[in-house]
Amino acid sequence: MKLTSDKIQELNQSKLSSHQEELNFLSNRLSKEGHDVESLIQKIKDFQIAVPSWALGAGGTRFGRFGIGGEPRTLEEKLEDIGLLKALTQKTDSVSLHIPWDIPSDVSGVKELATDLGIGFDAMNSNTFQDYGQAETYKLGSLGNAKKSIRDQAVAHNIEVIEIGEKLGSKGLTVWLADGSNFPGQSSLRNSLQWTQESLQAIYGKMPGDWKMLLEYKPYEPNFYHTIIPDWGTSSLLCKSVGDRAKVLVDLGHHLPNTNIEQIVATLMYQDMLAGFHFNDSKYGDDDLTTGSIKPYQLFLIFCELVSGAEDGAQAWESISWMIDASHNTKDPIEDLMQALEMIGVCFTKALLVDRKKLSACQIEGDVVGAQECLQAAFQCDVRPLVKEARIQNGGACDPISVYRELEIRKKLINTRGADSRSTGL
Ligand SMILES: [Mn+2]
Repeated sequence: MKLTSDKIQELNQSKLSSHQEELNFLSNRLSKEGHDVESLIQKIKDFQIAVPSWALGAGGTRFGRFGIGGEPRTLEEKLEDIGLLKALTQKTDSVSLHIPWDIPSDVSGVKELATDLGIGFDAMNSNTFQDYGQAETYKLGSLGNAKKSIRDQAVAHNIEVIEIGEKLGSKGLTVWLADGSNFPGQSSLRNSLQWTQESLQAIYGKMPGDWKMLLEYKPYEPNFYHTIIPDWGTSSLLCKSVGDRAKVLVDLGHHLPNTNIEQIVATLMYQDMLAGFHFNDSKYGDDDLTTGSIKPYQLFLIFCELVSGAEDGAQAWESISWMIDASHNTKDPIEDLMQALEMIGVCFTKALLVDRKKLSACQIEGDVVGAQECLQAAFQCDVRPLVKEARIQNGGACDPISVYRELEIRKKLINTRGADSRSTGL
């Protein structure tokens, strides 16, 4: 199904006057503090986040999976769902595809549909963490496997992903490796790293000149003794050995508890080595929870580093890719993605409000209390009217979730696709 802009505007009407009151109140306050409100709104409007094709169906755990009904059955239906998200939130304008889950059977048809919905193709994702009928098994690893024939197969798969992405107009390849070992002695720690490096070099060599490689890291899971790329340092080291267009991808859930992720972001930007972001949230590990649902202050601090790193010229904002990477076990995925997009917009906006001049002066003076006051002044400000205004100006809904519910969109999707329809993915 497709949502027209007219329908959204019609549903916005009854909510506009109270929104305007709240916006005026906040705008007056921010203007008095020296902020350029129009420029803030423009920055929020411009900030768009990609949605991965695997986030639109119900995810599962190793214990089970509970369908939500009306899940997209095909790549085309996944694009339609992202079209709905875009129409409602105006905060996402691209999809990140996964191969082999999303191999397009009709490339020009898929491109046409995406263009019609205003959706572009973000980085492509390869998959060497599970078997799907290929000749050799990835049970004991892929790009870093001790067997050359398996490494070759994994390299060939990544090259195939690049070829599919080229046809669609993507400009990046995301590589996440499940490679590692579960037991001491199972694999050679040094050799597996070297094989991974050689495999990545072979893949990079086949990437078009205007593509980038986004190399993800993860400290554990599915392997629990060692993972070949456990942290940003190892990812960075491999990227440097591969080429200039290979950079580190930070997935918020891929850190041990209490890791200072904002420091990692600052360090990577310092070296112009940040490829992009995978947004989610977690309490314990890679929990795939809704972005900002557990640690909104951490998300704000991360955005403070991103905003200051870009404003100071450490790394260009435009060179960084943004994507939500979450899986949905309990919530309707479309509603969950709307909540995530809202929180990303809110924390980004709060980071834009930080008085960086004052903060810098506090840092030089050693005024620790003053520095914290600077951050809290921005973090405690309720910026939702600004985020809402940016959405309305872009043609989105005043309140996306209430429109989604009012129009009974999930019910309509179930009527069309069935209660048992199942989306490809995790
Ligand atoms: Mn990820």
